[in-house]
Amino acid sequence: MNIREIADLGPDERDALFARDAGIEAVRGDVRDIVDRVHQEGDVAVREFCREFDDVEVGNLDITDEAERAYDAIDEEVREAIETAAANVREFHERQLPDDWRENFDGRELGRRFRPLDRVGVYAPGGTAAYPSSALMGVIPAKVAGVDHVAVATPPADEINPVTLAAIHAAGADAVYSVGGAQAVSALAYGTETVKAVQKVVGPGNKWVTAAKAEVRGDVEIDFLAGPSEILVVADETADPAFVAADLVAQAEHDPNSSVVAVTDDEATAEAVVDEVERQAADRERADIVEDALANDASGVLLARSMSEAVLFAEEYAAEHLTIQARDDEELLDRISNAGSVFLGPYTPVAAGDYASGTNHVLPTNGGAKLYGGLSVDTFLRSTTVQRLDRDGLDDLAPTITTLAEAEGLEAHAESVRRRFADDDGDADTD
Ligand code: HSO
Ligand code: ZN
Repeated sequence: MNIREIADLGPDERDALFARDAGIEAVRGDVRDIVDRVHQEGDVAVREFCREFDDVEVGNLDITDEAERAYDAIDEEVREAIETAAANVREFHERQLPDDWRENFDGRELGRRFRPLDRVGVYAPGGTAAYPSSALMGVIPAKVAGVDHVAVATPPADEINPVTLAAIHAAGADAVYSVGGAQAVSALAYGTETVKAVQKVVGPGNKWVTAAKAEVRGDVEIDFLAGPSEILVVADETADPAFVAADLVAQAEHDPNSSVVAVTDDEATAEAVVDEVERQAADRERADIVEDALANDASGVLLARSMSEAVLFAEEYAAEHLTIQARDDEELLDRISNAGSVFLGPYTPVAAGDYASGTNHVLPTNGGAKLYGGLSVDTFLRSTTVQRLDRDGLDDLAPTITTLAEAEGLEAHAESVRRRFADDDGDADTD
């Protein structure tokens, strides 16, 4: 990792630092074929793709019972960790549930009510990238929102990761299917003989899964297209370089394409972070992946001329995870709108949010935080507005409605208001 000054970054270097897309373009064509075949042929195509891509001859595609058995059989310490994490995630998401409301605005009673989607699908990655924690993050908010049917798809294997299965069960999934990749997304979106079609597909996955989500978007809802993990640490001279480095190395172990960036106004801190990253990276089990992610053009340590410049950079970068390790962290946070999830202070590693503090770890990458937030209860709700006007309320509003309706040339709209007062003014046609 090298140290670069923000002020000296050339346009190409800047672009490389900001280029964090999900890398789906190269597979779009192949994915379209897979999605179409599953759409048209259902289970037959699903089984064929499981054979082709996962090298597995799947028996039952529906493995809901297997998930329950995995939960019962799992090591007790792991089961307890799953339950503790699940309880915290549930508690945080329950706090997000909006209340229905009605209010009277001078004779206009207006309100909003929230109802869950009926059926959603959650993708839980498998293989070496199996993340039981992601199953919790997808299923729990949906169940808290009140979704009746939450289905999970996870790739088949000779032995599916039992911790993933146990987490899917603990989270409260209603159906679990043994199918991965683009074929899973298509099966969830369009349904097959075995898989019930859902209204929305959520959850992280590799580029095949992500490209398939892009493909089915429009026919069903999706959450968003998430790319490899990323972290930006904003640090001043009070930050502990070993903590900063540990958080960078942690997210770097996800994927060779992960982006890990630190920005500080203090040269000594920048140098100490680089030293620490190098020292810590070499000791990690997944050192190869970490080294690749650190060598990535989208990773690095940046020197800002002031904390204001550091914060401006953070705002433009719109990181999936933003960590602030600085004296005035709350004041710096006040100046940030663009971030998926923010971690404040020395005892708040990103890993806390990845697993167990309760916040969701399915978050916008690649600057998506400028436009939307991560998974939440809202992801699984839709809203309806409700109104009741009393006679006076409509009377007060009548000139506004009729004037605008006539301006739009929609005379029948105006008439639908006048008709209510036909007996009063005698003008309206009362035939
Ligand atoms: N940091 C990842 C989530 C994760 N970390 C899962 C560990 N397991 C993306 O937010
Ligand atoms: Zn992580």
